[in-house]
Amino acid sequence: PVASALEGDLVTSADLRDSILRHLTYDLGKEPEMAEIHDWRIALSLALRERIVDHWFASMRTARHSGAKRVYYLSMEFLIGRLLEDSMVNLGLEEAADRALTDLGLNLQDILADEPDAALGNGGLGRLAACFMESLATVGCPAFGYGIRYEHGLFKQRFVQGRQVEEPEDWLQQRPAWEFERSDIAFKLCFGGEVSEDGGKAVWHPEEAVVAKAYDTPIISWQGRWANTLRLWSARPLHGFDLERFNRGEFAAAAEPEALARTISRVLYPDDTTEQGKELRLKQEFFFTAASLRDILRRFEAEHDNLRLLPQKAAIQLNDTHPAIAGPEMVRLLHDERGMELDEAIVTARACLSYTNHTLMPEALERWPEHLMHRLLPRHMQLIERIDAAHAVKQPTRQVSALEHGEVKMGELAFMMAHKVNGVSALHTELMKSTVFAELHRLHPDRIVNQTNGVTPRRWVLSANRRLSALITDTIGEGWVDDLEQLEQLEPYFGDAGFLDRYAAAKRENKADLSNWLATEMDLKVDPTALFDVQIKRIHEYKRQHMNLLETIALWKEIAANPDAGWTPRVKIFAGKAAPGYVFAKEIVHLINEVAAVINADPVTAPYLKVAFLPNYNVTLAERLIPAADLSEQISTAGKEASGTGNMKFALNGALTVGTLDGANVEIRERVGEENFFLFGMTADEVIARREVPGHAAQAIEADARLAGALADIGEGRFSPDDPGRYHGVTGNLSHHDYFLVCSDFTAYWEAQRRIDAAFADQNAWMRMAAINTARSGWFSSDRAIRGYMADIWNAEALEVPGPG
Ligand code: 26V
Repeated sequence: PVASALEGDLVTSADLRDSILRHLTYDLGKEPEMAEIHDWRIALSLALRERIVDHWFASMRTARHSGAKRVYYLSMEFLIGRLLEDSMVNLGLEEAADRALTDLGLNLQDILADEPDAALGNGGLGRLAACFMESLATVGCPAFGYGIRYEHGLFKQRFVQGRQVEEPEDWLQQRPAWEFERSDIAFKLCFGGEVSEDGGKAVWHPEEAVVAKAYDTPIISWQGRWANTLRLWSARPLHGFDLERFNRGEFAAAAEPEALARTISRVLYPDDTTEQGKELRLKQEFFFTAASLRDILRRFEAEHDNLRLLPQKAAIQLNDTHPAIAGPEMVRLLHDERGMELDEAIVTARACLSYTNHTLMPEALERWPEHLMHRLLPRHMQLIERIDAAHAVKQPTRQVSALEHGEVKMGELAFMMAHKVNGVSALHTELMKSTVFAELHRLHPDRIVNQTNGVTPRRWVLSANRRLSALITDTIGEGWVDDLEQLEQLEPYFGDAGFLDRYAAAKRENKADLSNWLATEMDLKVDPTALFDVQIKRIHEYKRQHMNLLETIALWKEIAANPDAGWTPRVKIFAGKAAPGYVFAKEIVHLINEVAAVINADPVTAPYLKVAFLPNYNVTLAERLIPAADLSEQISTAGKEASGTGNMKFALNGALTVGTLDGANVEIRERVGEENFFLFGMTADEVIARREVPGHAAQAIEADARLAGALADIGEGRFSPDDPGRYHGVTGNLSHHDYFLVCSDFTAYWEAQRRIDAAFADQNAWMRMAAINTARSGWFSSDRAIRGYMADIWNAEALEVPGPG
């Protein structure tokens, strides 16, 4: 059997080599001698995509014939990263690809490294959508993801003299390898104009129209058992090029309609901090939501003739409020366009729709000016008023409305039009009930449910951390990859000679790889045995990178004052982008870079402390950093981080968490055990109380000389001698206002870090704690999360592609 399996592999790799050459020659039109790395990469991708297609068709066919409910995941963002390794691993073709490329004189790793990241998202929300797409396929849930095919994804970040500079991202520069362009799947979408009445019927006379054109990317499951579709919409003009104007010599004007229409899908909004009510953003939201609903209804109507069945056949998940216009648009499609009674249309739409909330931060909650909504979507504005009024009837006293101060509150609208509303961690869901949605929750006590986030183990453990994966599979077999709670079976092996040694060796080698990478890419020398302390996420005040930095400065001063006190060597690693318009976040970026430069140049502290701020954080960089981390920084002000998903990736990869009782940290700590988690800081309730204490920041600074010293150094310009006052905005905010309670939590944070120093000094005990984190974090798989949505929200069943014979 061994010989024949090997023979099979050889056939596979020879087949694959032939199909790579075929795609290179006949699709890319390149001779092998002339081909560059990206040509080979695209040829390999096409060769793999080809092998996905049959699974994909079989899945679609199975879904059609079964009559099963389909799930539609509407998301403004899909932060996918690279797809080549994922597809290859899920198809089980890694060895074959490796051998095929070696035959061709190429190196698989070089080719993987050539793929640009698809960065069609900002952060947590978009990455969750990408993990969910992979898990929907892996659990066999028939599903479509719907979003926007942005021409430019999230900006690229560079540092120029320590400051963040944004550059446009251009992932479509090279031929996209995974998508299928669907010229036949296109919908006309309208904006503006007015509404007239015709015999009691509303008639919308729009003044503007664009076309949404579909691009499909197949998403293959683990082991190729199922495949779903990610369908992204691209905006095109209804009438393309104006030949008459061109012939009159007005060349630029002739191309104008085209450029204008395409603007809608041109660029991802890079600010996930504050809602600015920009017209183009509202157009983007309506554009992809309306196109998706039309596609959903078209598919339904091809298979069924009774609209009342719709809720049994379609579950539509709104990823945050960005697609919340789906409520009124669905009512419009059912009532205005198909003649269903208004009340029934509302009930039917609600039975299909559900809404996930991802933040309680007031400034990030979407609100649209009524006049803007009225100008762009006049019929929808009327329907929003009707929906709001219909909801008001249910209230004894009119307390909740989606309309307030001349604005439409999209959270309220989404809530009213959803049969289920979910939070993304246990704590966050409870806070939804007690704060932002308290009144709506009282009126609809069964509507809010929790679905704690998860991450896909295929990308975040199997592919990202080969050494750990090999150890796990050697120990308990391969079943963990799609049944992650099997990781619990590792724990009995902790006593065996060798297991923890191998676990430690994997971590050591991952750290050595990262150290080499830091040396070549960043010109930074670090001790590969030091504690790798990692905070990687968007730069936000509530995530408190500046608290980490203050602790770094205080630590540096203390080491400098007493270098021989037996310090645990540390490498502080930061990475993350600031929203281009978020001034405070950009100052933090600048400050981290300036502090890093000063500390890294200090020969006295060099053996014990280095600081690295890696530019252009993205999915691929996360895959490199997480497996090499010892410590995961999850230090948000309690009550502010809805869930976090990075926290889960770190725990699975054997980093210990230093964290507050916020978001999913709470559940991670419950599962890994409090003795394997470094907890510090105020609880969400204590945070609320602390804000009421007059002068809380000044008090905290007064009480902690280390904090006072670090703030004074920043304020006096120790890190910005060319402009000593540069950070007065930062220090002033922290000393007087400090809404996120950096000062009040600082002392507890410092103490936790010193407990961590001591714990790390005992490597055996540390590695045991790290391994416990891996063994007990299996619940945080996005497979579990998806099954939770299927059972509690979608009422959807998993399917299987019929096997051969
Ligand atoms: C808001 C806005 C406002 C308008 C402009 C564009 C934009 C884009 C995104 C957002 C919402 C960001 C919310 C978000 O990413 N929340 C994160 O969701 C993660 C997945 O549930 C969760 O783990 C993080 O804790 C949460 O911050």
